Amino acid sequence: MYKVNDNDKALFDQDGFLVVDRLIAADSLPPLHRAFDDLFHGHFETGVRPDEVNWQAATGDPDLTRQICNGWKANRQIARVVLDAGLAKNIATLGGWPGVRIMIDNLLWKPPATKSLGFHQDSAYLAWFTPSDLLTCWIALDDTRADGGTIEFVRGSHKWQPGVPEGEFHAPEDYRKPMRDAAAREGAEPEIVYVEVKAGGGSFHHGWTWHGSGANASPNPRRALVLHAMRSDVEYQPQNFGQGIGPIYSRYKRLGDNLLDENYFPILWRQDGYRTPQLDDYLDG
Ligand SMILES: O=C(O)CCC(=O)C(=O)O
Repeated sequence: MYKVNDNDKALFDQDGFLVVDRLIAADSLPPLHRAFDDLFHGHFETGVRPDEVNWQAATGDPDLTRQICNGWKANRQIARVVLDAGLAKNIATLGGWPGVRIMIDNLLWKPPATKSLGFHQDSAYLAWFTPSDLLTCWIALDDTRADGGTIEFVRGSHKWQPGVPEGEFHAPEDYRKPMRDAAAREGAEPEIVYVEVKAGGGSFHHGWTWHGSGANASPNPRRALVLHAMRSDVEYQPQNFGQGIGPIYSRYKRLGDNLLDENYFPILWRQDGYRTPQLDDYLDG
């Protein structure tokens, strides 16, 4: 499978993202599509409910992008992709990190005619842990096109001033506005790059890179499986638990220290060969 090389790393450092033609094998796509069907219909294989269930078939708004976070805890097919050691090693190489934990996964399903996702910088929501570096791998589960509402990045925007959380994520009136405002503050002309790949391809992006996606004006669904990864050596920052997505993920804090518990934020790959020992048994089911 895909392995980061020096050229890729240089491009990532320069642009704040990297587009890759193939990240997962074609034969893993049908089981992942079935996993999406299961999860969005409330069928949780392990019996564990994902941390964020923002859309379900029985109740979800048909105009909105369907979203679930931490599907890996509910479904092993999802877990096998987002907890993969090889993928994590690629992330550590791109980030120059000593190792990688999963922060959260994100399942996004944008059927035809559903609405946009607002531009944002992921790291603006992450003051609840430190260092709050983030690196994301976005995997397309359908062929993607600009008019199909694929993810879009602003080249070099990870070097802009860090922003603060603003605007809606789901279906904002003008999905690029927060980014345009940031560009104006920066005195920059934003160069937008669409990730147009075959199913199984995707991208990596830096935590401060501006990104979002438009409405799906194509006749095809746009599903993506996303791994948001943190460094292996992060700690909780309790004074910031009220910010960003801290109120959801601070619930896993241990009483006696600020270490992140590997049961909830497992270490996927570390330079010294360590990987959370229970992971592979979990994946075998
Ligand atoms: O899939 C999208 O359109 C946006 C995803 C996103 O915000 C992310 O991967 O950080």
